[in-house]
Amino acid sequence: MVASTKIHSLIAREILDSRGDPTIETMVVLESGYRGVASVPAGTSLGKYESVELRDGDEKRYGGMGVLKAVANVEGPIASKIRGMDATDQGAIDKALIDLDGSQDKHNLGSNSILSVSLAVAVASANASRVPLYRYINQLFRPFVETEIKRIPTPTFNIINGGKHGAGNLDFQEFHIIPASNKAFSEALHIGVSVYKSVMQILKYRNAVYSVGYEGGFAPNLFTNLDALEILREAIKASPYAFGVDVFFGLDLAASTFHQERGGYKIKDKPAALSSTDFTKYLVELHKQYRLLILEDPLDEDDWEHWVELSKEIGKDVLVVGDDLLATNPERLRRAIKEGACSAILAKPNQIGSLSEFFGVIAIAKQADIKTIVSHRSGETNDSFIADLAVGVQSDYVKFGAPARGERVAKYNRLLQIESELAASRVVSTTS
Ligand code: 2PG
Ligand code: MG
Repeated sequence: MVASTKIHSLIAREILDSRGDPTIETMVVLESGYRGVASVPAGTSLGKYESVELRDGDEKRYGGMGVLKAVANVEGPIASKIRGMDATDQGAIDKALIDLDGSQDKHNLGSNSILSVSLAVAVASANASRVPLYRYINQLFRPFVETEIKRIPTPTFNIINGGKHGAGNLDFQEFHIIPASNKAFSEALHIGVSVYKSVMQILKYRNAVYSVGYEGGFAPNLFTNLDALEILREAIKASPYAFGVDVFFGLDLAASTFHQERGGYKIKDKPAALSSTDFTKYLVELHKQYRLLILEDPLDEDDWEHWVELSKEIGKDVLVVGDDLLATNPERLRRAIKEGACSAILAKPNQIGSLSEFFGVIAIAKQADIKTIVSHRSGETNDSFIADLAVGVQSDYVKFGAPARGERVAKYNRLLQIESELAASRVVSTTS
């Protein structure tokens, strides 16, 4: 007899994320007894165009960050709506959740409530069908774009944390190193760790602070933005890997965070704020100097004109990545494709708020040959769903933070498991 995949009940709770802020965890129980648990992450440098997470706003509890209302929404109206529905019908469930909320940005029920249910439904259904989660996700994604699981996406490691994630002295939010895409994932992870450790040694040697920021990268106290890049360069030199062959640089400027309301970009490397045009020129020079592979959110989320300008200038050899610009939103992505504003999307499930909508966005990107990077948030839990998600949709890259701290390595360790499963299934399929 086939086990029933009908939804029996939903249990939600308030848990903590890696920053010590509350977030929501939901368990979906099927009539057969199979269950799935998922929790949602949260961002610190939130984009203006993201869907809205519901916070209690009660200053006396967790500074207003509690999610008890979101929990009540899951166990109340959402449970009433989807109880009895078939968990294998992800599309119908996500549509029911979106309709129940009824707003464009999910502010009624909260994107956190909706996403936790959407993801937990997929996990429960994968468990019931006894298929590894990444394969189940791949089955769900295939009607959007026919995609075969071939590889583990290339990781991009956040080694130095600045902006809102760091010690408050660096304007740029993330300084990355990216192993060459032809490396096996386990080798890429080893490269990431080697450079990470080498950066730690350099910081110690310089008597700099080597404590870490939100995403596990170092948050040093001494430097201008370019000093941080110099440290990375030195660390790669001290490693057995060659810059430009084995390892590349990437940056997430999160430029909306230092773009000033009256216009202009103010960074500590320059005495005065730079106009959009001058800042674009500065970025072109920065690329010449450091040969970036990835440049994320180089400009403000509303500065479309200069995104287009910058992409024209350097878009052929740098992945100009839209995060806050696109907010994993299909309309904004379509506009970016039409205008040529960027060449890659940073895709975060909680920016859009349901699994099916996430698939839709990835599909638009793939069809337009826009590179895809599946990303974590600065506030994470140990949930490794996004590792399976990235493999299932075969994104080009994953951005899961430094190769350190539990909530970051949970994702990398899951990718290691998947890598060995894929290798084992290849051996089986070639010998049988
Ligand atoms: C980003 C993300 C993740 P946050 O800007 O890319 O690194 O940060 O989750 O704080 O928005
Ligand atoms: Mg970003």
